Amino acid sequence: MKTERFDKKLFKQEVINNLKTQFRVELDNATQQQIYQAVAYALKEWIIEDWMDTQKTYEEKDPKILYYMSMEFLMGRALGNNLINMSMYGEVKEALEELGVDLNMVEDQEPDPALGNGGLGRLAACFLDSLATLGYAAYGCGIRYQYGMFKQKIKDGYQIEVPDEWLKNGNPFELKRPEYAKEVRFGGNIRTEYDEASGRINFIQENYQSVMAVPYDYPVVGYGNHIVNTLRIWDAEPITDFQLDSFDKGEYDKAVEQKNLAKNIVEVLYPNDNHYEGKELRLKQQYFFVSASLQAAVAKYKKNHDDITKLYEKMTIQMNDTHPTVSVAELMRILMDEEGLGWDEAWEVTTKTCAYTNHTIMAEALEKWPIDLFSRLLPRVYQIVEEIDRRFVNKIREMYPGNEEKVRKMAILWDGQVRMAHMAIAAGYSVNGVAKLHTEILKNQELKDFYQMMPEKFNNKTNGITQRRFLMHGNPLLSDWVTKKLGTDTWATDLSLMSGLKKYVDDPKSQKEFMEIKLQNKKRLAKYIKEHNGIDVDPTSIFDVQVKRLHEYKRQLMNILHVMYLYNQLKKNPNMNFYPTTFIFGAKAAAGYRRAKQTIKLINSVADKVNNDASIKGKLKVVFIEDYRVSNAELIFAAADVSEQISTASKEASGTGNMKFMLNGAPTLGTMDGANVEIVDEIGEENAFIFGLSSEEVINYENNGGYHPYEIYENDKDIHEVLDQLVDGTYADGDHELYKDLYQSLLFGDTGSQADMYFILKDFRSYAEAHEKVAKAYQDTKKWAKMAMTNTAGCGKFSSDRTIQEYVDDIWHLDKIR
Ligand code: TH1
Repeated sequence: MKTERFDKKLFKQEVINNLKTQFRVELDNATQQQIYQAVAYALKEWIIEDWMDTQKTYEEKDPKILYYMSMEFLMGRALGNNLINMSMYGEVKEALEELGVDLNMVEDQEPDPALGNGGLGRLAACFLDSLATLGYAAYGCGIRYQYGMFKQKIKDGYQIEVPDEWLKNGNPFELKRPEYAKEVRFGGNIRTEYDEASGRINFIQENYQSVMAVPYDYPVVGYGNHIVNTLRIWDAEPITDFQLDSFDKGEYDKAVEQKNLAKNIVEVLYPNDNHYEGKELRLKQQYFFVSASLQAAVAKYKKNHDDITKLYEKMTIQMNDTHPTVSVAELMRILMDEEGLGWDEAWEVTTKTCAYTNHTIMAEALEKWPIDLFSRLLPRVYQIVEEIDRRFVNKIREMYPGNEEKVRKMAILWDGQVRMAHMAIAAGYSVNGVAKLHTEILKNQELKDFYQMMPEKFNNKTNGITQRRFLMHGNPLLSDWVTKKLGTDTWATDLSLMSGLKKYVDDPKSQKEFMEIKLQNKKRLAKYIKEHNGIDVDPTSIFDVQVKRLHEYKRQLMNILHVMYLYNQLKKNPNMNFYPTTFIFGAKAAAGYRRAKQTIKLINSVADKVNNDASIKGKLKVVFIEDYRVSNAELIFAAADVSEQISTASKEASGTGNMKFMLNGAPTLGTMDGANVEIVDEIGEENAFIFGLSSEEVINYENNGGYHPYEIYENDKDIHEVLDQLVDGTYADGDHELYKDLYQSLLFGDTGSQADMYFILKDFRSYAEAHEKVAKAYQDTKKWAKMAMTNTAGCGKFSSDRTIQEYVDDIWHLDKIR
């Protein structure tokens, strides 16, 4: 059934019928969850037709296929988004209304699929949306974690992690594909055997454990084009060739082990953002989905082609950070051991197939696997890594004779570790950063030696976001307004058209309309905050928002210290000129990240004190939104006045939240870091609030042993006061220890790390000044409206459609469908 033929009556019938056949209930006594499922299944019927047609078209046209390999896909809810992309949202809303059902309520029943930590996983999801919308054949390849990102509860101000049982009620959108199951092997030993017939050596893995990787497919619906691509995520099942009547104890133990392996491997997403934890299970996860995906990809290629040496003409692999870079060695293994290619042939194919994206320069995020662990778990793959390293080191020595320093810095195997980024760069045909500044830092600092050796591989692809989810779905009022102003809704697939709004930024009527929509969205968020936090916030106050993962380099601590400073000022001078402001935070901390968790506690303690102090007359409010995730993010972006993007310059590779705020008309209060730099390029510094050290300055300090925060503490009495409040019990019911570690980290550092590594005290004054400018600008209603509108009008570059088209043009060279 095609959307052109959307038939309201039929849709309603299907919902009613689904309730009957799936749950044996009638609409009147169906639960909300049952209604959601019935609606989702009805929609799936619509999707399936397009999905099958798309796959058939791909069969016929035989386009080059992208495999986007990622440990994370932070998809968010599917129902509303699919309705938007199928241009059925309004009609389905009406159909349901006629049944007395509210579509918003239905959407809220869907668990928010959270198979990702933050920006990296959400970027992958935006990319899939853009690939389908632009008509490129692509698979997302990942893991079907039983438990995605934990749910966050706040209890007494502390973060509590609750398992995310997202599959509890089943998932209407997924399709199990057992016919594509692949075996994945771990451990054991490699026996070599000379094969007389072929004259080759065979490598035979023995005494291994294995699991069956079973794929589940999710439809990825393109906007308005009937193209449906596939997100393929792998579940693990035990291999079942084990005989129940076997009395051999060894066999029995092995069967139990294999069952546990299958259960453990896909159990849970590691909740670390920008941080590597060298856990064996994580490496198992990586190899598991990489091996299964590549086996399936090669099998698919072989179905229609017989020359394996031309594989790269029909497929390309993008490795989302180093997490899937074992792809390089696994593809070599498949090509040599299973397809019979020699090393050189296999290397040529592999190095024309694999490409790598770097997303961070944070040292603690670099993946370096201990060789003993790696070689024990993946014995054959490790042999191949050794050979890749041997040849790569030879090449370094050839280019830089006598320069062993280069070998030390660039080798893949070094100091007992496998350096995954080095393997990705040695083998990849493209290495890209995710924003201009980030790519420059890669080329001139972090990956300088690699860039000097292979400059042709390096390129930039500035991140982007999908306007379908973050404007059309998240902000329907603004979305309709934009369409009205532009006289067309084609900005949905060409965000550069937003520049057509520039002619309205000085128009009083348009300004009023724009600010009225913002107010409505602020009321919607205020209602959400009241329901979830029990806090009353004033929708006419400035909504100053920082939502993102909690990490020291993102400096939520600086934000809350600044709130403490403002509160001190207000207490001393209750009549000071102060525009009412609501500081909104949302952030999950990795479960084992102590300092991040202390920061959450601090934010909540400050909130408690400030929100309940009648003497400041509600001028200052602090809200910590529990369980920040894709679904509530959509509400938050729409309602924000100010977008806090305050990472220490050089540390945030790109950021993508910054773009979502901009799209929704919230100016950036931020440092010259990541994509903020390019946002300012687009709209001019006068339409943002920029402060703080530059990345050069930061890098300079770092290369010269840091700076002296204690001097600032001694000379600035306001900062002194705020820091002392961390250890005098002000925000800790008299407890002097609770925030001691935060205090220490700022003034003294700990062993092996600099004091105030992230330059919070250094940037504090200029941050405070930037806030003063915000408050002043906001009170000039016209000026503010113009700034906000200029942000929305200037966001064209930041569509993931533009990003994907650049990847296609410069890296992947995919064929466009229709
Ligand atoms: C993020 C970056 O921090 C962010 O700046 C960027 O916009 C985003 O990726 C998309 O490019 C990263 N997330 C992770 C997560 C893990 C490891 C490294 C990074 S970098 C687990």
